[in-house]
Amino acid sequence: NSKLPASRPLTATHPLALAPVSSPPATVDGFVREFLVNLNLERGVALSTSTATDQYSALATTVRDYLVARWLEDQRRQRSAQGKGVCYLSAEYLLGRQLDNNLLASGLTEIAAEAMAACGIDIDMLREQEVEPGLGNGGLGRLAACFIDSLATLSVPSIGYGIRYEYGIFRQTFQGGEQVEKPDAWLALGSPWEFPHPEAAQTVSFGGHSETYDDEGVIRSRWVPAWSVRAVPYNYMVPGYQNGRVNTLRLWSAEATKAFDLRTFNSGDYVEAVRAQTFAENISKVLYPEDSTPQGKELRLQQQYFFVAASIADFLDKVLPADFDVTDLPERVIFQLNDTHPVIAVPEMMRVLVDDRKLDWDAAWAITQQCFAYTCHTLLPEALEVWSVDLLGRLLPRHLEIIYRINDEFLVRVRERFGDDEQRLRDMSIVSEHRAVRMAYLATVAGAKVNGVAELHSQLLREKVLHDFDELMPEKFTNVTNGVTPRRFVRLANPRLSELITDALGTGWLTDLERLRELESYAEDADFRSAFAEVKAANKRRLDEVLRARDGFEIADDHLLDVMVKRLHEYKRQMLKVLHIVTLYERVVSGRVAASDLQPRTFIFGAKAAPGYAMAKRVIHLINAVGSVVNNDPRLEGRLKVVFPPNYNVTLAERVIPAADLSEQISLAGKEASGTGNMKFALNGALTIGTDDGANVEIRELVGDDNFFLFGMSEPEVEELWASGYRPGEFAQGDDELRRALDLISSGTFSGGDRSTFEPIVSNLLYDDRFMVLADYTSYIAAQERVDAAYADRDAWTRSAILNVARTGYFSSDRSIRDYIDRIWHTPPAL
Ligand code: NBG
Repeated sequence: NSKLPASRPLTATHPLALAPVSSPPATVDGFVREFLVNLNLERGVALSTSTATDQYSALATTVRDYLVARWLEDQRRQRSAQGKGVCYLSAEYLLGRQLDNNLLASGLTEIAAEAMAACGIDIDMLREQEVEPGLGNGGLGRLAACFIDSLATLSVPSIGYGIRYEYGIFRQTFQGGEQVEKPDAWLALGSPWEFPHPEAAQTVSFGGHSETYDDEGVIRSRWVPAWSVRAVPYNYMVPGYQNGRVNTLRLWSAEATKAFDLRTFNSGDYVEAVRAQTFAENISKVLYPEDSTPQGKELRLQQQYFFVAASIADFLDKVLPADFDVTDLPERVIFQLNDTHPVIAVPEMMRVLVDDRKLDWDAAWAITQQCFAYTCHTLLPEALEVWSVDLLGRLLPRHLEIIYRINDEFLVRVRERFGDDEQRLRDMSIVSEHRAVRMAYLATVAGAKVNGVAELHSQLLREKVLHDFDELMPEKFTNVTNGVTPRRFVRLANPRLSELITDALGTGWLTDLERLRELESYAEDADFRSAFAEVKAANKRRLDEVLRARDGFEIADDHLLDVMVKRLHEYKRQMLKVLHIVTLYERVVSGRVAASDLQPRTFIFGAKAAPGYAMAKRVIHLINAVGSVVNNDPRLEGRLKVVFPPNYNVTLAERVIPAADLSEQISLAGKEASGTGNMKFALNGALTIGTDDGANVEIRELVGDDNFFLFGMSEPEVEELWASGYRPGEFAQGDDELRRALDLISSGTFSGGDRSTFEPIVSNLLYDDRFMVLADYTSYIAAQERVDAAYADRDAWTRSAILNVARTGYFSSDRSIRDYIDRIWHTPPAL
């Protein structure tokens, strides 16, 4: 009986309070009604006077309305089940647009389209209104977004915790071919997807000092902080794919505390009070645009501590029941640390358990060690985060003490095991000789498990980056190969391919991606191949439309589409791609090759460079410069085109990837931890040209050598060449075409005759070349010739493309999450 009681107030146990709103009827009529109500009541406008922004917002709110009842039900279910859940701690979530994903998850796509049509609105136009939340840099943040999608789809009770940056990853523009960054004001028109909860704010403190005191005969430590900020949670729904589940993503926003304001206001200094507020709000103001390189800045550490302290407090105080006994914590939660950014959570947990909850140290440490697990996402030693003792001592003095004690006890263990091996003790110490706290070491010591993100990466972690730790505690190390969500990157990004697959296999493959295997036999079916080729062609035409409207670029139908999209980083070797293009250009302009003998190709680049990374920015400039020469030289007869749309993001990825023929995954072996773009391309039927690096290794094993263009040195070969004293100049001397390509760049051909513009790039390659571009050039060019030859037999190419799709179902993030459950989390199957 859910009738409102006449005389008694609605108590928490009344059916209406327990099972709240029900969804509006899932019909076109019901949807229209809800949409109009939202337009009127939420936006305060009539349909006739509404703008596109009003309509988009009302549409989003309507979709939200359908999901809310399930969301509340899920929260109730999780509260009452009291099972073990996952808290995913990540400083980045590169979400991409939400509307289509939430329509798909809730099964409302068709109903919404019809409802909008009934209102005389083009839903595609509304889709374009959404500004994507770019709260991440690249692969690491996008992985977190794929993982929360899979967690919800697999019904794993989980909360994603992170930061609600007011400004996400910068908007990239080009001026004269050079990158110019603009702020990403993604919240300027508000976000209809978020639910702010100021009443559930947490206080997060900083600074001050640590002291001991006598607590009824027990000497305890406590932190006396100097200042604090309010962390306000914003909740986002994370719907599972058509399973009625909705998880929560909780992002924290920083605000000034009342106390802070009051004190300054009372002193009569209005300006100072406002300054204090700005100071507090700065903490969640902007995403650091660094990718695979740490920042080492005080504000960055403030961000990290801000969100993990708020998250731990939220979980302990709000998610768990009030009478919860913290000694049972390992039965209720595992905090997964997405890289080192949230690792300060470890000493924070110890502080809460020891200082606040008054557990003894050993008991607290035993709990902490079971409640955390760490994922490492890099192999570059310079990318491992460290914080100076000075900074930590100033910002988080009690945490520094705790880290020292963890380290002391750890070094005792090391000594027990290896004896007085001073070198080893220095190497393994969490606090280095240079008074820097190595966050990866802290995470490894504290975590129940440590995982890399692809087989090769996990192996190299154990052999190199964390070798000593592997010797001491080999049982901690495991691998979970990355994955991507097929809902966004196949179903939404490539509706035509999805339809073709469903026609062949029926439904169900989207949540059981290994079923793509069944496509193998279709690769031998000529009709299927031509339908598949038609899908690719249609995706190219769609990309052509998008790029024309967006940036004025055109994509010709008969061109091989050769794509390299990822952050600009020297180790990823965009320069190798540039040298390939320059080589093809040089062959034609020197008259050695007739333009008519070239396989027509369009090279697409998408890449942001960290604003402070000078070499990366120079490479962006060079790509644009080469593009403007190549695209306008009549001698090439339009057979080579370079297309570099600015501001590559998730939305553009969803258009580019399904159109690609060739996927460039050309990092130096041993440097790319995994890569996830590589998986998205293969799943969309692009063939990979790649090195034996990261997850490329597993992709190649699965698709087979005949359907993958392998080139370059293997990781052991890289090591060997490096150890023998790598001299890049010798490789330039040994290959005429390489020398000519480098000469063309340094002679000013792409810089209006100015030799100085790109000279630093060329001399860096000739005299340093840390990522061995020159050593792999010859092999890369040869592999590209194999690509051309293979593409000449279009039908055979299509067959390979189909086999790529059929054999890469393994790379669903659903499989990754199952691996996390089996190997690390051990969470029970959800209700
Ligand atoms: C990146 C790696 C990629 C990997 C993603 C996701 C960082 C620190 N690491 O190779 O460079 O695919 O993480 O695991 O951004």
